[in-house]
Amino acid sequence: MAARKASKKTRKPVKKSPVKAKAAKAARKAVKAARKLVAAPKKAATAALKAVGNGHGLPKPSSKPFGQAGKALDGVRVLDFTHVQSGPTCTQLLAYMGADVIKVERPGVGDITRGQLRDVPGADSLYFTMLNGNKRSITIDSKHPKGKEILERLIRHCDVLVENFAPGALDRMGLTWEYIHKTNPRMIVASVKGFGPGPYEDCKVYENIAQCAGGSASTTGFREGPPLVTGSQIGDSGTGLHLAFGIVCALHQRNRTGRGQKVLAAMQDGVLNLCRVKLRDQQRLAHGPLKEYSQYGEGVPFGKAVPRAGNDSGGGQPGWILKCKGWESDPDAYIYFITQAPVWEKICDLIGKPEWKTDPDYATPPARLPRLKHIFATIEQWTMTKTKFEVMELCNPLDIPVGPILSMKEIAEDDSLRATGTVVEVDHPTRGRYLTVGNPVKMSDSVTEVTRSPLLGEHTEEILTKVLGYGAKEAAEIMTSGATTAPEKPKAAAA
Ligand code: CAO
Repeated sequence: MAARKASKKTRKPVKKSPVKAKAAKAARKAVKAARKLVAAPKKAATAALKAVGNGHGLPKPSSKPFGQAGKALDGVRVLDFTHVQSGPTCTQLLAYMGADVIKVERPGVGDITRGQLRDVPGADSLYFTMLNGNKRSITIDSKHPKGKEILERLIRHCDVLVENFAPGALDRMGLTWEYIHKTNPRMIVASVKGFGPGPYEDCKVYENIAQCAGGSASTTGFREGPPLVTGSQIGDSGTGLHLAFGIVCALHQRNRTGRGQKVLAAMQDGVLNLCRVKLRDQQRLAHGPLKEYSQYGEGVPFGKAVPRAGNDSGGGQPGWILKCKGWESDPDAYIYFITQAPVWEKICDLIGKPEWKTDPDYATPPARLPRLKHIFATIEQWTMTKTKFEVMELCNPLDIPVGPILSMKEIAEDDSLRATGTVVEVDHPTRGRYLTVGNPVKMSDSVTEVTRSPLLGEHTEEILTKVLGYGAKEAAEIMTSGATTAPEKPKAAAA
């Protein structure tokens, strides 16, 4: 609440006040004077710089303890028109950073994910709750005349509009860039689309389509098998992350220009950005085989495009997934093992192959490349005698890079992830306690507190009166106008 009050104070000054202009002039003068003092005694120069912050127009450093000076995006208000996964991940990150995110949902229905993959009858699904924490929900029928008026007010009162509708849907609501920019020139309009401008720009896109079109699927899986999609939602959550970055940059640029801009993150582009190393390899192919791919060691010729590399390590340090004790019954009893060159001798000693340290067929990285299959099979004979955690315990002190294949069950129960706030348990009025992923980015002066996702329309009245300035009577009229509620079903249909 305090943050919201503060946001009002700092919101969009149309004209610079004379007091502010005077202060800015004084600050410029003081910076100039401070710069002159560079040659003067250090103490005097430091004091002068302290008086004007750091000399770059920033305020003086806060004297409040770290973590108690508000949040990074305090004062930023977001009109969140997102649904499903890609857009909501973006706005949830902004909310974690302190933005006031107002999720606009269709009356009676809401974000379609509220009802998808439901595990608790009648309650919002985990699909929805895990992507919409820290937000407020208002229901508005964007096609109702009063709904349009409320949206216009929201556009005037917000800094950013985020949407991931199918191409053209926002325009069909009458919310074109031209209209929004005219209504609030400071507004940033941020969109996720499947594709950028080009032959596919009008296509609807879901996660796996983006993984396929962005180059991930053709390079994932085993050479002998079909292309594979990954469990990581690089098309949806990955693009949401890209969009959040674009929004924060646009907010920063707005500090100088005073105007908003359009921000587009296409899912195909986001996926390609995340698998740029494969585009690197595509170009390397023109100059010879990719020697770190195990197919090289197996003598299988390369084709024209980057092949699927199974579990080969992406970089120049060969790695593979190896069985550990219990693999016969536990599908996750595996470890990723990297034969990093600087620790090769330690690996040889650990697995009982000290002779490989001096054997010319094994002693150097180039000599090992054609023998990787045999090397990993030998290391696996050793890892199979240990659990994945025992392998970790033995390798880590020797600086051998290894990582256990952790199941989602193990991650959900991991105390250290809970201690850092990466896995968080939240309470919910209709579904009870659930686990969610907290802010994966930790900041020393903007500490995230994860709160539950809102119920559909939970904050409609609050937003109408406290954010948009409607009086209590007018708000009550709006609530019965049909702009914020679902149309009543005809009796026969309802029965
Ligand atoms: N009031 C009234 N109407 C509303 C509304 C509201 N509050 N909110 C949404 N609508 C309407 C839209 O106006 C649109 O109507 P029209 O098509 O008649 O103009 C309609 O709801 C549905 O929008 P949509 O086409 O975006 O939804 P969809 O379920 O058919 O498609 C998706 C979903 C994800 C394929 C599509 O939105 C898309 O391609 N988005 C961009 C890419 C993306 O983000 N994909 C990630 C999806 S997560 O895997």
